[in-house]
Amino acid sequence: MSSSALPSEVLTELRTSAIEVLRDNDLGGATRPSPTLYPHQWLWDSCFIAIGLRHIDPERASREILSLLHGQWPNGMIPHVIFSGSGSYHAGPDRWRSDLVDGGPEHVQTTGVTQPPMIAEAVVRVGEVFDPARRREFYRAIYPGLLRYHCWLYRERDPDDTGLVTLVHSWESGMDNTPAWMELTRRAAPIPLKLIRRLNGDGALDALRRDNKEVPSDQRLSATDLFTLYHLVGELRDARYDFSRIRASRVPLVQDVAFNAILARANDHLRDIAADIGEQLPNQLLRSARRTRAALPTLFADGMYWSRDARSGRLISRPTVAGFLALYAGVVPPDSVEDLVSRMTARRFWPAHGIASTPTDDPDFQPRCYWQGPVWVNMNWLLADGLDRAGRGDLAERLRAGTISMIAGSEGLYEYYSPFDGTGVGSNHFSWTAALLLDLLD
Ligand code: 9WN
Repeated sequence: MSSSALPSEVLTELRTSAIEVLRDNDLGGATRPSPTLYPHQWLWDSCFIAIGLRHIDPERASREILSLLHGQWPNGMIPHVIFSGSGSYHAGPDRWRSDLVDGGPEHVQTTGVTQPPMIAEAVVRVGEVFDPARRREFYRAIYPGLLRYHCWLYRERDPDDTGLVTLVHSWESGMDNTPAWMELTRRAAPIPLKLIRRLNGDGALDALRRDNKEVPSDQRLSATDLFTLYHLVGELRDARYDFSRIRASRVPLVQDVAFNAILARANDHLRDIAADIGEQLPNQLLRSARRTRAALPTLFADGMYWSRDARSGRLISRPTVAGFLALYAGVVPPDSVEDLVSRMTARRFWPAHGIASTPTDDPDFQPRCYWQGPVWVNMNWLLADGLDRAGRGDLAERLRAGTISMIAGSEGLYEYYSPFDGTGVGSNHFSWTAALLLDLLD
């Protein structure tokens, strides 16, 4: 349990409301991220959710992860959303039409892109609370699908063997409107959207969007950014979500630093899972995993880790929380840890309540707007985990305790929080905030 200074009644109350949120958002075998905005199943959300659920119901936690395989495509991709709920979502099945893709998923509708590969981490965390026999049974059930997914990531998204997989949409990064991605994405907007942005700002488009009915527009990405993301889904759909065709389109391609950092850690976990059940990862995957570890340092320049524009080969030097996930990957050389940590703990990134998604002095910074500034609980969780392994357990503990008091101070389990005053913003009753809170409290 994290050494939070809060009274035990407050901690008990927090725990109770976290359990309630997870229960209310349970769709059966999978959990929706929130009751209103996100009524289906998301890939990395389900992983964080399982990490929390293991403390209250390990069997349900294992089902949460296994249910991700229901959406797996025959080629091995695990999609970023499996449309399994009944509510309406602004980028629902009609935008993606996975049912029209040859080689699409067989019994469900899904999106045509993926999300950060947090599955292996979640599998190991759930495995920790099972006895050895049950753990191995669970590992055997998940392993073939998980292995096919990791192989797909490299085969499809790193055909040139660079060691870094390439993302084709900011929704794959999980950090939808982070300035690093939007810099490239805005350039890919069609002319009419560029004109609207220049002439009217967002006013004209705001009335047409559906994602701002529960959450005010100024806490979500701008309307022109959102419509640009929709436009790019159209291009991906036309390319039948096939990377060789996507490459020939104008869609931004990014070697995303956070995604690849998570993949590096996931490969290690996958190797351990395999060893536990007497399997061995295929040599080709072992080679790719080594390449990823070797390639992550090539994203380092001027004291930070950055994503790379895979088309131009240039690093996208917009500082965001993503770069610090090199700590989670465990690729920061020991003599560079303190320098990176001092950048992360500087006021511009850590003004009060954890690590801001975008630093406070960035021209795009907005304290209440989505990935343009707010603190996200999953980022604090990942960074605390990386800090532990980098020998900064003291700071990890401070980050965890700060996260608990930030949530406690906001009277709700929100999607994200203002880095200045900890006000909860975005969707309330948010599942991964509830789940990771349970993990922090345990
Ligand atoms: C698009 C579900 C998801 C998270 C993402 C977060 C947000 C979706 C949206 O919600 O993205 O995938 O519609 O805004 O950015 O990280 O997985 O919680």
